[in-house]
Amino acid sequence: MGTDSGQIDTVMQETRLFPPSAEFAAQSRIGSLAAYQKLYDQAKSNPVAFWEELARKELHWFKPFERGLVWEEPLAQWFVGGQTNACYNCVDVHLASEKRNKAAFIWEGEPGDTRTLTYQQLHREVCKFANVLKGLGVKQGDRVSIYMPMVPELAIAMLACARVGAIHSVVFGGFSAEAVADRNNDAQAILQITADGGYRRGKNLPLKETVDAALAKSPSVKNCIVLRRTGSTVTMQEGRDHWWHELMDRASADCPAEPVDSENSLFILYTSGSTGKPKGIRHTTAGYTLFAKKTFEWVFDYRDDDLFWCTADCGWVTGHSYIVYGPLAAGATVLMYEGAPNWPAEDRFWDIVEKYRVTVLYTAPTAIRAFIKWGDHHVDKHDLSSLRLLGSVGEGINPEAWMWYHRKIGGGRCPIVDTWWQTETGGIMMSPLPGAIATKPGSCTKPLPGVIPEILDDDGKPVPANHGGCLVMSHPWPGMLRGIWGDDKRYQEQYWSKFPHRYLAGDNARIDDDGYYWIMGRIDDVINVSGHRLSTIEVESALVSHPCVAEAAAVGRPDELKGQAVSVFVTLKSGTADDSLREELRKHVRKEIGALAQPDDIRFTGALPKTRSGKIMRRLLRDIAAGKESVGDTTTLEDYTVLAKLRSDEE
Ligand code: 7RM
Repeated sequence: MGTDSGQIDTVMQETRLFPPSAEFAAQSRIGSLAAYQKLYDQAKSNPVAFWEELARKELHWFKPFERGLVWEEPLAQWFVGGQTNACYNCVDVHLASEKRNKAAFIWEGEPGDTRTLTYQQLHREVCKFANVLKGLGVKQGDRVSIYMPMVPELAIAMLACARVGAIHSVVFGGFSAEAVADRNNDAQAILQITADGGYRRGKNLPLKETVDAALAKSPSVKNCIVLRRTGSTVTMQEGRDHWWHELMDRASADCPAEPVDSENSLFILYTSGSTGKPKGIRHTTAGYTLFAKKTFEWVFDYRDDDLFWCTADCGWVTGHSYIVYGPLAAGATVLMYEGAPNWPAEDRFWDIVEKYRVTVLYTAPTAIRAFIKWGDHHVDKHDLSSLRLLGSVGEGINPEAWMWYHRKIGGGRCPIVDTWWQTETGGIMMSPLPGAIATKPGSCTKPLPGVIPEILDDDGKPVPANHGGCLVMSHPWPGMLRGIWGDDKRYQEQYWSKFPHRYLAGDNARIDDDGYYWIMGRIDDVINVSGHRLSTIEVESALVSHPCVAEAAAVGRPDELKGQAVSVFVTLKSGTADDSLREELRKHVRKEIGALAQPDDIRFTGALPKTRSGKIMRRLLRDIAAGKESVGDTTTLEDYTVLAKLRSDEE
């Protein structure tokens, strides 16, 4: 306890336990705790041998690798000496089997248009587009910037880059021209791929217009390919801009995948740092592809007849690993949806689940909380009986939101996999294996085989059970980042300097008496009240368990007496935003988790500031609570008006 140890106090009491049904366990890949434990122990005793064996079996090699791991801290190289290709492993490998005619993508546009691409059809499109890239002079190692709506061509563009050995950098369609230009310049991208527009809540996102402004400030970009999606009028710059369909019309469908070294860069994905300078996380070919494939199969207990729907955008790592590389490497059928969950109405997701008979749904707590707020009647209109498994990613899921997801969406029959991971980890690190591990609402349960976490205090000592500390990884894993693009120093400092020989995830966590992991939030977000260090998620979960509360964000604000006071921002699903509700919420938190965590200030708000992947930006709220202007990066904010609104509430 206390400030100097770096430990975090836990106040949460969550004891509900949900074992997998006998029926689910009997049909799953890893169907018992003993089977998980055996695999986990085997991997832990020799992680490199474990991953080597999987790599040989699970990937196609043009040239076999010689060494599993070369570890020159902090740079890992996996499967050294081997040559493979991520696109080949996602597409070509299926052409020789009955999967050739299986749907790789079933896509629905926001206006309701649909398309299906079999693995064979996907192969043809990817080959043609790879030839288009070559025709514009794109070579192995070149950076290609992708700024597109969620259409199949986005995945085709990513895979075509991988096919020729080029490095893609996908930027959220919706980021500003400034953000696109910053990323283009940092990566020194030579090609931009975009569309005339995209659909979002019935409106046209003017992607090409944004790109035009971005390219005016991205001198390294020589060419721009424009997909026709909305048919809206755009200006095409002679010599620089090319229509996707015109280039494709002329392209040959013959384009063998380029064998590349295991450690050839596959992609860069930018995450926001708090300093404002975008941070390009670099991933490479063999290790990432293997990790995405195996974690997909394990966590989603993949079956050939599944229809897997990950609702993420490809501009987030979740879209890279669980819309494109993981499921395709496994030969799965992926549902891809272009638009918003509340268009034309708040039941759009449930309409899609019913229409296509989705079996596995992977979404984010921010969406789940929105569904709760919108009301059960949207769900009740639809038959969701096809679902067999549910997943969550992006933030901690508040136990009450977990229970709703379980009951209302899962009909009480679907296990929930709460998956903890990061852009940096490449794939899921901790999650229940749904046929093996009993779940607890709010816990990501246990590490996957080959993943070796620890929780340390500030002195680098493992903390005892039920004490929070810093989550670290004690051994390299194939999906780990290979650094920050162009900034080795920042990579070393940020991830490898706090504890010797340990990867610092930047999150706080605790392990309970059953060995279950509970993520407690970002280290930077800890609230320090009179020497007691509180987890944001625990305070927020206590608030969300009140029937009137839809969402909550807790931050610390400076306080003369206590060091910090607990300041919370709350959105309501019912009730009146007044002092009597404030008092009631205070009492509620006190009853749930104790007087220490009781909020000092409660602000009611219509919306919280979030990133495009739905994470609450507590950093910005901290400034507002302290009455300061925000200084940090706001380029990843989803909706600028939310911040302006919160500020004006202050005045
Ligand atoms: C996949 C992704 C990473 C950060 C991570 C956490 C938070 C993600 C969970 C979670 C609690 C989870 N990549 N986070 N998943 N916290 N439970 N299941 O989100 O790079 O965008 O973010 O997100 O703080 O460090 S990310």
